[in-house]
Amino acid sequence: MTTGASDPKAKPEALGRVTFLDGQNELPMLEVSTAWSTAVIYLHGAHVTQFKKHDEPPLLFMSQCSRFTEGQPIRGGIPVIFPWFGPREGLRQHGFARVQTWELKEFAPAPDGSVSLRFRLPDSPEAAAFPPFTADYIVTVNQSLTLQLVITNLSKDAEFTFENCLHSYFEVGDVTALSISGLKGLSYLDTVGGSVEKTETSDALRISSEVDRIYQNASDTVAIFDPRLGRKIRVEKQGSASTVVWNPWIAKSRQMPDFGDEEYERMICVESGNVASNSISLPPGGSSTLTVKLSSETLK
Ligand code: TA6
Repeated sequence: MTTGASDPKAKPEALGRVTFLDGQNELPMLEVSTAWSTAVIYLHGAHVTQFKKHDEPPLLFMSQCSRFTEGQPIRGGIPVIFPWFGPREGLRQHGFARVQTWELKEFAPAPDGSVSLRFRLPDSPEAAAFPPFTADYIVTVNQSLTLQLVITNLSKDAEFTFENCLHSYFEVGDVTALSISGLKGLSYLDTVGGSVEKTETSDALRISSEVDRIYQNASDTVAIFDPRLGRKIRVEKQGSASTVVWNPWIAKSRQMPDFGDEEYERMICVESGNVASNSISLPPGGSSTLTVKLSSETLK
């Protein structure tokens, strides 16, 4: 089923469209098309698996080995990490939001050609371990991709402490040729070989081995220069004090059943959230919004 025209007076071809489809493994999927771009979103994890401007290669990396299975995370695209980041004793890694089937609450093709969709995380036994909350995720598709994760603490008396992260996987031409700027001078937790606190000294980060770093108090825009694909990707954000950079490199790639052995060569994760010492504590009735805008331009 396809739907688009909300403003009968608007020119049909300028309006965005949303198509409801059965995706891989028949998981419910939404295909969004605008005058500039297309995007694919699964209700499973409210997971954006594709964003592509008509005149550029896909922005997001998706593993050819990814699962599309109830209860399992999708490998690639933008996993929504909440309400905890990383391992947690006796619980699944990276929280439960990315393996839940979210509800599509509303979608609106706007007169300017953008399309916005709002998803809500349904209640679940895992959520019951936390104070009552709502988690809404708004995805806006146009020349760029904007994501907003809004968490509200519905409790009358309990504080709600959590971590969140939009774990974006970017498609790159050659991971060893790219450089990442916007992190210089920041302290980071280097989780490769233990969790050691270090300071970023390079003007632009280069990747030549496994990288798994949690940059703290990192609220600036990060740019990824990709000479092989001839483009620059910008990761702009608000309401986020952590930036995570990850590439599994060779050995870790071979350990991951849902990731190809050579796929590390053409992906880099630059993630935006609030993790570790930057976790969020919301007072009763409080609300927080994590906003991430992903855009790209061709290098001249
Ligand atoms: O964001 C980086 C990280 O925390 C790495 O430590 C690595 O484990 C990655 O996430 C992927 O985690 P996953 O649970 O999706 O395999």
